[in-house]
Amino acid sequence: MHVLPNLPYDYGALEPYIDTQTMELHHNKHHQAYIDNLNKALEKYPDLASKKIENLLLSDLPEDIKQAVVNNGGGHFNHSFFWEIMSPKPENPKGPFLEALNSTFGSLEKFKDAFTQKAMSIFGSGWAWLLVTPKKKLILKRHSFQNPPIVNGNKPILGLDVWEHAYYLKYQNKRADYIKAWWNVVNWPKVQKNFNLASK
Ligand code: MN3
Repeated sequence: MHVLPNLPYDYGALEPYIDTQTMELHHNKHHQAYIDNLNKALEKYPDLASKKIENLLLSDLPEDIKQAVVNNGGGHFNHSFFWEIMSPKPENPKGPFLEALNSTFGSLEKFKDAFTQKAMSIFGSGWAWLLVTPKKKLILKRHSFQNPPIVNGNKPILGLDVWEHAYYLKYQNKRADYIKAWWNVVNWPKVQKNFNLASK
């Protein structure tokens, strides 16, 4: 049984960048719905149901539940990851991670621009990701819907939900404003940890 993870902060903690109501609905309704639908899809498959979400998503899945697991298991994985890479007390990136950003993208600002462009270029619902490839390269990728980033051996470092449910209440159709505000709540120490683990 998959269960909704607690947020590492209060629903209102990311104000004014991400509003309380959006956080509450996003966590308590949207994320919960992915989990409920995932558990339902796995009812007939106890062996799969007992797997950790990462292992489940990388498993060979039966045809009859494949899409449901990608959609809802992906949704569960992506949102669990997303809550952790935000924080009301942001600090700037530093150390080997900052060096890797600099050498790959030119500077932190250029990285933010490139990531923002990637997120802006998603047509409809999806996610923008910063990933470390099996060859230990930092790359940017778009994924449609809830397709999880952990395919082809890639490891997620930073991800942004650009489904409208992530921002519509406060920002309406202005995705660019949401992304600009979101940079203020990125949990760089956590992102750095993700990078250090993935680069080993
Ligand atoms: Mn979402």
